[in-house]
Amino acid sequence: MDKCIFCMIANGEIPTNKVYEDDRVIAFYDLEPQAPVHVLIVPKKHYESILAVPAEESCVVGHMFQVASKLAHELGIAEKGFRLVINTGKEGGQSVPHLHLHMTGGREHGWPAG
Ligand code: DGP
Repeated sequence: MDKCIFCMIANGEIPTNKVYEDDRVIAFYDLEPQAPVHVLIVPKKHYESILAVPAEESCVVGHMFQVASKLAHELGIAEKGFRLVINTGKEGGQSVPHLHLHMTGGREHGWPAG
């Protein structure tokens, strides 16, 4: 998709602070971190949100969570705990219309989320 910021990051048009990449996903530090560790796990294929992922492609979502788990260990937040969030749509607080999984850690998280 043209002009999608996360597509541009995924295909290398825009440099980013990458922590992981494979053929299906890229993970990089959030530009506006909400916690000491704040990583975005992003599918390379453009899906506007979780709602746009067809059932036959849903394994990519599981892969995003698997990558988050691996990174939680590598980034040192697995033991104390962390949060995984997929904001979806306007009321869900989604600002970038390309599916992404937030992983935040390194501080206490309240509940309910804001
Ligand atoms: P959301 O509000 O759930 O759509 O989250 C989008 C996040 O993406 C937000 O926390 C800020 C981050 N973000 C937006 N543009 C960029 C960018 O160009 N680079 C990086 N690293 N993060 C970005």
